[in-house]
This record gives sequence, C-alpha cells and structure tokens, in this order.
Amino acid sequence: MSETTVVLSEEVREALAGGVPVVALESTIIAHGLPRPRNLAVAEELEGLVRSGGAVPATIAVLDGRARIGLDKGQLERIAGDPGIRKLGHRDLGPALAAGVSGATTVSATAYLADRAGLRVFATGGLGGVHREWTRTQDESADLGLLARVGITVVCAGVKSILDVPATLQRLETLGVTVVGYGTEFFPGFYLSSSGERVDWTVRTPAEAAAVVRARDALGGPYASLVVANPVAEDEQLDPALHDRVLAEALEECRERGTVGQAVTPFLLEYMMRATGGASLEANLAAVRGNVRLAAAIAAEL
Ligand code: PSU
Ligand code: MN
Repeated sequence: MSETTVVLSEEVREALAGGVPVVALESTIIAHGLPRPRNLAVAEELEGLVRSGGAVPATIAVLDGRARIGLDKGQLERIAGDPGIRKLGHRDLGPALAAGVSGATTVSATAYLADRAGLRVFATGGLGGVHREWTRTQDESADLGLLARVGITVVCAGVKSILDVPATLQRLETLGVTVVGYGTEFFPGFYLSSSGERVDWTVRTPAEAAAVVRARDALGGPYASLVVANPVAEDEQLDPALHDRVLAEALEECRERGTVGQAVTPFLLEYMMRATGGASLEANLAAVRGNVRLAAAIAAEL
C-alpha cells in the first residue's frame, strides 16, 4: 500500500504497532444511511462506544483522493455534513483516488481498506445483499463478493431487511463467507431481532467469536470473512407488523420511481424512516450501537 494513497491516522498507526485493539467503522452509513445533522452525533457516539470498549475507532473514508483509516473531528464533519458526498464501493476506489475526490465508503470499500491496513474487526449496521427485485435488476451488493475475498470479521445485525434475506444467505454460503449468530440460532433481521431464517453456527461470547477466527487462521488461507450476526434487542426492534407494511410500500415506491443502482439502498432506508415516524431509525441505531460494542469486545479478545 502506498503511504500517500492510504493514510493511517497517527492514533490508528500507534494502536496497530502497540497491539491495541482497533475497530473499523464505515462512512456510508453516516453519509447516506442516516439523516443530517444527527448523523454526525451518531458517528461521534459510535467512536465513543469503541473507546469505552477499550479499542481505538478507525472510521474509514476517502478525502481529497486519499483513503483515510481513522478520521479526526474535522474529517468526520466533512463526511457527515456534505450532502454531495459520493458513495464509494470497492470498485470505485481507483477512480475516486485518481480523480482526487472525496467519498463515503460502503462495507465493500471499508472492509477492503481495513483488511489492507491490517485491521481485523469491523462494525456496521446491516450488510448489503441480494435485492428482492434481483431477477429483474440483477442488483446484488458488492459487499458479498468482497467479503469472500478478504479475511475480516464483520459484526452486523444481519443484512438489511429490505433485501431478499434467504437469497442473500444462500449467496454468502456459495461465496464461502462464514456466518455465525451471536447468542441466537436465527439470522437477525436488521430492524428486527430475527429474520426467521436459521444460522448453522452460534457463538455466545466475544471469546467464542475470537476462537472461530483463530481456528480458521490456524488452518491457513485463502481466507474469507466471518460475519458475526448480532441481533438488535427485542425491546428495541421495529414493530414487525409496521415493518412489513411500510417495507411493502417502500419497495413499491422504489419500483414506480425506477430507482436503481447505488441509490436503491439509501432510498429504501430513508422511506422506512419517514413512513415509520423515525422508529426504523431508532431500531437501526440500536442495532449499530450493539454491533460496535461487540466488535470492540471481539477486537480485544483477538
Ligand atoms: N448499514 C446501515 N446503513 C447503511 C449501510 C449499512 O445500517 O446505510 C450501507 C453500507 O455502507 C452498505 C451499503 O455497504 O449500505 C449497501 O449499499 P448497496 O446495497 O448499494 O451495496
Ligand atoms: Mn446495489
């Protein structure tokens, strides 16, 4: 990695050198998944939760053509405050760096950069995956394929419930991405504690999650990522009936407008938030907070 294209903050560099646990955080959720200006407060809160867990936060983004691992306050403000900030998947990194632009990184771009920088644990809300309209649009998030090509541990509340969850689980299986439920035999449903789908493996403590990583590492590469699927608490989830009703409306509206590509996920999340009077946002935030706390604990175990 060239030092000028990928820049580690001093704090992250020192933590890695000193064996202090580091947790990677993505920036697309801040820039495109949460409403302004609350997104900045959330970004700062999440970094604080990592610190309370005894780890160093490394929020990842591209600023002025440089990939940044660990942002200072002003850099976080730029990501949160600029309504025109781009959404960058892994495949967009080359053009974005070459053009010298700024952008928020998705799970695929963040996991790639984190892995390259030697970070082992990453927390987000919900992964991207196979969209329900896949047979028409062929829309499958690049998150899945990228996770098959790096060996990071991602703590998430499953995949976004706007997706085709069984199809996404099948793709994760095909791609060789390991999935374990955290304290559950069911795959979480992002806004909901359960998607209703079963998982093959369950871990119950951060130490058990770390043991999975160590056992895999002992086998040797090639590696794929480990998804630690951590459900939102039942008393913090979105009301399932409200979820199903509003999601049906959101999908219909997305289809009618002809929204496609990178715009689909932000559109659906925003629609859910408005149509649930903000309740989906609270469930999303509760899920992300839980994931960030767990990621710090797993990073400490590793
Ligand atoms: N988790 C959230 N909110 C989000 C995302 C994840 O709670 O907005 C973002 C992630 O950056 C993920 C992206 O990579 O949504 C998926 O976008 P797409 O479906 O276009 O791949
Ligand atoms: Mn997509």
